[in-house]
Amino acid sequence: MKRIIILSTLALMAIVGKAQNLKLNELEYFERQGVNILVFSNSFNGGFNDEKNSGLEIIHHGVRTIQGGAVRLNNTPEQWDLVPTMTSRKVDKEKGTIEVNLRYNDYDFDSRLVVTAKGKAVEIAVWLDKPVPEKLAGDAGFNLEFLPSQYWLKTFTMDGRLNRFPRYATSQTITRPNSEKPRQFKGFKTYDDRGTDRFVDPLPIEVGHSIVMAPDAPERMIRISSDDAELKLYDGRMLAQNGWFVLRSVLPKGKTGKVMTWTVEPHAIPDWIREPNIGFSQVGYIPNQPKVAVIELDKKDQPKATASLIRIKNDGTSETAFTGNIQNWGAYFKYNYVKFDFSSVTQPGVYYIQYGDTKTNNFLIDTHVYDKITDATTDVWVPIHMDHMYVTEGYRTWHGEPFKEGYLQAPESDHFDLHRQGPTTDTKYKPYELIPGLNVGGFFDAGDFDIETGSNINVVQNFIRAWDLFKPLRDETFVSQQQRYVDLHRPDGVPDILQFIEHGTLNLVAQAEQIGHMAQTLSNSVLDNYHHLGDAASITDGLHYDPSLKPYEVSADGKRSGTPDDMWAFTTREPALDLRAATMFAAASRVLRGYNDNLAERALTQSKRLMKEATELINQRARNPQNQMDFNWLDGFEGRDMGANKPDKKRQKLIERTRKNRETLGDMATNLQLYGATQEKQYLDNFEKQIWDALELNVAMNMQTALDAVPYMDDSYRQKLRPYVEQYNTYIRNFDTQNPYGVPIGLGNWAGVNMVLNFGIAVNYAHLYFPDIVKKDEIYRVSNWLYGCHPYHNYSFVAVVGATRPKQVFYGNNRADFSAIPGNVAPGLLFRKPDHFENFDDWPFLWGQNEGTIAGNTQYIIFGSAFKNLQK
Ligand SMILES: [Ca+2]
Ligand SMILES: [Ca+2]
Ligand SMILES: [Ca+2]
Repeated sequence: MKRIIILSTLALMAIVGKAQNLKLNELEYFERQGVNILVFSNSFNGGFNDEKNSGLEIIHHGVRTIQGGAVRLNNTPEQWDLVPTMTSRKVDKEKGTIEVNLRYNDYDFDSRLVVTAKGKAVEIAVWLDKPVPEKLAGDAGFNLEFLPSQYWLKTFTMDGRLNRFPRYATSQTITRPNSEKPRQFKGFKTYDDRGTDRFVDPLPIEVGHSIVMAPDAPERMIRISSDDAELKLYDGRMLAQNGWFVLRSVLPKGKTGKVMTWTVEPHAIPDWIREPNIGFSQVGYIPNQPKVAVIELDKKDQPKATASLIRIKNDGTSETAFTGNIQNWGAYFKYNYVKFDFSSVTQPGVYYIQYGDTKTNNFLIDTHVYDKITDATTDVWVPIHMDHMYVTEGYRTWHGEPFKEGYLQAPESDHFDLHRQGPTTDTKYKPYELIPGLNVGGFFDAGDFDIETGSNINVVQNFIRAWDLFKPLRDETFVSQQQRYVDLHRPDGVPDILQFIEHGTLNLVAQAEQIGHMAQTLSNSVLDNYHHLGDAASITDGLHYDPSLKPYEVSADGKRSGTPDDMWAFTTREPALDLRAATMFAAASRVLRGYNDNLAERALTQSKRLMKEATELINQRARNPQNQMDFNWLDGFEGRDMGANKPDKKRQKLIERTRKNRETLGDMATNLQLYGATQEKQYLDNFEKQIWDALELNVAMNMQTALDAVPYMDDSYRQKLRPYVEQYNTYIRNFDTQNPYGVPIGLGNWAGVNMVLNFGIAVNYAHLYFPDIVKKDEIYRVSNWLYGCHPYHNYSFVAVVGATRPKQVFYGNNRADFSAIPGNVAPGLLFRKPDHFENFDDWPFLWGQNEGTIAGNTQYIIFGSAFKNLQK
């Protein structure tokens, strides 16, 4: 009898489960197993406009395949097209409704989205209090965007007509007069109309009232219909390679009230449970290190009791090497986490993990697994990012020599890459005048091709640090400054790191000499070549811009053109940047001495001059209360990390003293670097006067600087530092209670790899100098995370580094080829509010998760070198 009751309860639960409707949950999104519908949990922000991360979003069986649901002004919006501001968001749990007000300030245009759960579907309604403005009639519509890589090659039907999503964009377009184009961000233009005064507008692939997408793929299947509006399906890749499939309905003219209604029903696979994600180090493990896999589980998943490690033998057969109990960690955001510790397995070999029916790919346990972790970055990624050079590898040319025409003085302007040129140039040059000598050396910023001066200073410093600490003599790159030629995998007798330091210094010294101080950036003058994908040498035409010629006209001597594509130097003076450059120049001059004496001398000259001028400027500005130095970093002390206590009187005093000391003595880290470069005692004194207060205020934030000083200090410094290192060790270990992966995890709009690398470097050095306090085992936290032990998937974040499964795609300048530049380090797990981590590996275009930067990747070289060093 009892058994029957249990069975019938189960049967009833199964029926209820199958009939499960969408519900508005505690985190304010609509949910049923397999389907999450988020309504402006993430809103558009002004920085880079459409980041493909906002509006109405659908996470479908664990993958965020749909986003961008909003009233938009274009058929297929691009990154710099206007985005609406969300002016209010109301959640009504009783009615199961989320309502958001959207506004386009540029057009004084307001609309309201009302999203209501109706069984397994949501109804999306657009409401207007005033009709669509005349200027936007026919253009404003409701859009929803679908991730191409998850929909291409799958079928769809529109009003019953059969079709298939195309792998590549080959639909049709028309052109329309520019006057009809809705304004783009700050009036920039994403396109070069070649003098036609017309823009390209895609035509729809299909039009109708009812679409079923991906009926052939249950995890992607979705049904959308509208009685009162026509659905039009577009391919956003016609305008921009990072475009998505767009379904939209144009809002009717002259109407108010509820003007449009869609019914959207994402299919849910009955009783779907997400496949476990077994996180482990794809690079492998050395025999005596801790080896703990973190397994990410659906909340509905029942953890298994055990997991096994299987050894693949040399004859091709397998055997179970170890079976161990699963330990529960608990819930972290939307999933549950368990761990599998197989540290006891130390025998070198090829292994995989078996957990229930899930098998991982294989990995090695061996003493040599970490030996090559930085090679792809130093031998391939870094030289490919050398600006003003022709870069080749075997049969392949990565890029020709870019920007042969040099750089013009930027006029007063706002900039799309978040820079500004103020009302004065702060130089002897007139706006648009050629500043000679800047097209030499330097490194491309990231997926874009500008020289960010601050990042390039970091790059040179990172290389100097790697050189000072490890003296890497590796020579795999041929560099000829005279030929402006770089060849990968061709030794030339000079350590590559020295050549990279030289290359970075060449551009930065040229800036100081030609401009008189450091530029903020050397960057594109027009947006239509900023989003360039392909050979950097073809961004500009290589000819000097001559405004007396017509656009696209070339002078008779073939040296000038009327195309305004020349890059600009943004020269507004920032003495803090000059000071950073001065510090770096001092160190560069020390390292380059004996290799390139002339450059060493020039760097030293600029170092001394900039140091003097910048210090005077900073003091002048500090005396002017309207020009206070930026002390925002102090605000970070309150309520964060170790210093989570509210500032009491004592703490308040400490903050005040820190502020004053920084004003009079200068930044402590800069002082320390200056001491390293010059050996002048005053700098070390300035450092010591500040470090203890800084540690008192925030151990976590200042430990690295404190550790950097150890080689210069005596034993009493080390003794005084001990209690802080003990506190730091508590901070390190505390991450085990904060998340299952034991590392600091960022929740910002750019995923947190830099924070993780910084943490890794600091833990390395804390162990190196205080091995009795910080144990060697702690340093594997960061390598595990980087190489595959993290949420979402278990691929290595370093391009081509990892046993059998590195990540496939990254946001580099070859992203349109769904490729990667070897050695790139992805920012990693991007957090989407309120509970979703994500790292696409079939879609490279989200920079916040997939873009490597020159400063970050050279920071990885330090982490990797330090980490390798510790294994010896
Ligand atoms: Ca940039
Ligand atoms: Ca070399
Ligand atoms: Ca040009």
